[in-house]
Amino acid sequence: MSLDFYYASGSPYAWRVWLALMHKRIPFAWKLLSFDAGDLEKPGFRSINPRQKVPAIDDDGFPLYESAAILEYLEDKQPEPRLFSTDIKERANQRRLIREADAYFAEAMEHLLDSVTEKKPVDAGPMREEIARWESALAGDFLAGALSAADFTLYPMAALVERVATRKPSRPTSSRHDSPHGWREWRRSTSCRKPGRRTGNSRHWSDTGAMT
Ligand SMILES: N[C@@H](CCC(=O)N[C@@H](CS)C(=O)NCC(=O)O)C(=O)O
Repeated sequence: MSLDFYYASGSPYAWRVWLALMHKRIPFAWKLLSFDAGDLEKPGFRSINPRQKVPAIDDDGFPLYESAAILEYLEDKQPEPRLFSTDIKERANQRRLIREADAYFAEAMEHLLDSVTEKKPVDAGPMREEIARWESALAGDFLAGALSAADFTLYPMAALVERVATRKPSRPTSSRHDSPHGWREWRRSTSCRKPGRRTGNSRHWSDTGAMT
């Protein structure tokens, strides 16, 4: 019985799956793909994910792609430790946050990354607005209840934006440093609970949130 985890360095969606696998302590085999080498277009991987994107898993012959769906599968496969709350309202909020992150935060992030990659002028406005929205919704240490799939969804995206921001002059970062449960505090809380820190297994993603 083995679970293969297909990923490429720098993918926040793959990072989400990695965090979930480590949280649940599910043994897996790393399958590193290279965008530059065209690994995602090769027939072997296309049979795992016809959309040719990472992440994907192959759980003992069962291939699955789309990071959000993978996290739900992992939760069903091995319920403890939990990725989603047992309380239905809290779980509904966690699912809502995941959809919001995938729809809105990701859109602003990808727009920002495209501008940087294509060396176009960066309009940091949508990203700033999105960060402000998440900041104002933060009321505790984590996004909704205990550390959950919602934190594992937003954290890699936020870390990627922060990384771009520290390299670029027009920084779409948080303006709120004073709140006890502000954006930076949440980043720190989630980062401290990142399994890579505990296990030292920080392959391709460093503990500081920077990706190699
Ligand atoms: N909705 C997908 C997004 C996956 C995705 O966009 N992956 C990117 C890397 S961050 C990718 O593989 N891109 C390859 C390509 O588009 O050619 C998920 O959540 O798994």
